[in-house]
Amino acid sequence: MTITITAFERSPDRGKGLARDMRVRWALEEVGQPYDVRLLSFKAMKEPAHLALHPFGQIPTYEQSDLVLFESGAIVFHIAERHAGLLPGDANARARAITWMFAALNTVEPPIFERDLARILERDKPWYEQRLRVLEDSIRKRLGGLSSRLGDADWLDGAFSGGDLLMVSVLLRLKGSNLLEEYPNLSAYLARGEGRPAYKRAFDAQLAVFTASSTG
Ligand code: GTB
Repeated sequence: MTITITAFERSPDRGKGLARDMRVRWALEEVGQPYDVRLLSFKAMKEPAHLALHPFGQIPTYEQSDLVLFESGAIVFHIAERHAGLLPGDANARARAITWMFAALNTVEPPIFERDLARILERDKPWYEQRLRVLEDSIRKRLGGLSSRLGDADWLDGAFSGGDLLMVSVLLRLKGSNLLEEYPNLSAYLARGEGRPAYKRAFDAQLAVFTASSTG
């Protein structure tokens, strides 16, 4: 049964891997599942056909047969449950990997995302510098905890898992920032994630959308 996901027709990041279809593409590549992509304009994302799939009119979505999913975390979790490669077989190790998936999305991603949003939307506001400091302090707290736990291990809990896939996806937004460079083991962790062949295939596929739309 063909898997179809949705993605931006023109990603504002020009295919740098930040739009959230990237984590879904990466998960599908890790487990070796082929997929189709339906590209959407910002207008089409808010039209009834897409709103029937995604209540908030966003990407990514996932369709396979009569199953429709939205929320990148839920989609990655679904892929990890249905196919070998992203969750360990041992029940406790599996529960810990799932815990890292939630930690990435619920604890680490929010301040990182808020900082990006503030940098785009609040730069000219009188409170901007103060808000940025608050957000960066809260990111540092999260990175500090993550860095201590990772130590000199390759991955968060034994073998690479869906927890690492989502954590690396979240850290990508800090790539090249001073914040991440304060934690050399996290910079190396990010590079390790980006170095995975499945990541590269997903990244190239997402970038190809931008390259094709900017030359066509
Ligand atoms: N919680 C949802 C999930 O994880 O699936 C959030 C989905 C979401 O935010 N989707 C964004 C979207 O559809 C795209 S990924 N936005 C359009 C809208 O809401 O109308 C967020 C994103 C967008 C752009 C960049 N970028 O260009 O750098 C990075 C990330």
